[in-house]
Amino acid sequence: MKRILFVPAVAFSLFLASCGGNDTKTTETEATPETTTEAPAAEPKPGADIPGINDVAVTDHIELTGNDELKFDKTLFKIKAGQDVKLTLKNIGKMPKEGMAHNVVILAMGTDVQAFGEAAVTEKAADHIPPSMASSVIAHTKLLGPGESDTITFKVTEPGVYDFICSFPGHFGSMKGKIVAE
Ligand SMILES: [Cu+2]
Repeated sequence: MKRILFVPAVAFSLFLASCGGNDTKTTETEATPETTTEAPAAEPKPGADIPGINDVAVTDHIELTGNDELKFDKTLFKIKAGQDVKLTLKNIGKMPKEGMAHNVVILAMGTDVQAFGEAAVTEKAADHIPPSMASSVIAHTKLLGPGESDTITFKVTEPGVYDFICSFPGHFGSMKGKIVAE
C-alpha cells in the first residue's frame, strides 16, 4: 500500500520539474517569433526605418514646391538607383528673391548637413552652393525667386538615403527632406 502511494508522489514531483522546464521553453518559444520578425531586417531596404517610407511610391520625376513659410510641400521620395530622375522645384511664394529664394540641393551620403548649410550662408555669389563642399553636391536646382521653377535631371549610383535641403541662408533647418534610392 505504501509503495503504491509513493509512486504517484514521484510522478507528481516529476510533473513539477517538467512544469519548470516548460516555463523555460515557453520563454524561448516567445522569443523565437521576434527573431523571425527581425530576420527580414537582416537585408533591409534603404530607409526602411524612415516613418512613412512604405507609403511612398518609386518615382522618376520628383515634383515639389517651396513657400514663404520655409517649407517644401513634400519631404520624402523614393527613386531607383542607377536611373535618371527629374526633379522640378517651384517657388510658390510671393516674397522678393533677395530675402526669400529657394533651391534644392541633393547631398552625397554622409554629408554633414549642418556643416553644409552653414558653409552655404556666406556664398551668395555662388547662389549659396559652397564651392568648398562641391564634392558633397550630387545635383542642385537654380536658386528660385517667387513664381519661378527649375527642372534638373540627376542620378545616384548607390542605393541609400540622400538628404536634400534648400541652402538659402536660414532655410535648411526646416526645408529639408530625404530621397531614398532603392
Ligand atoms: Cu528656401
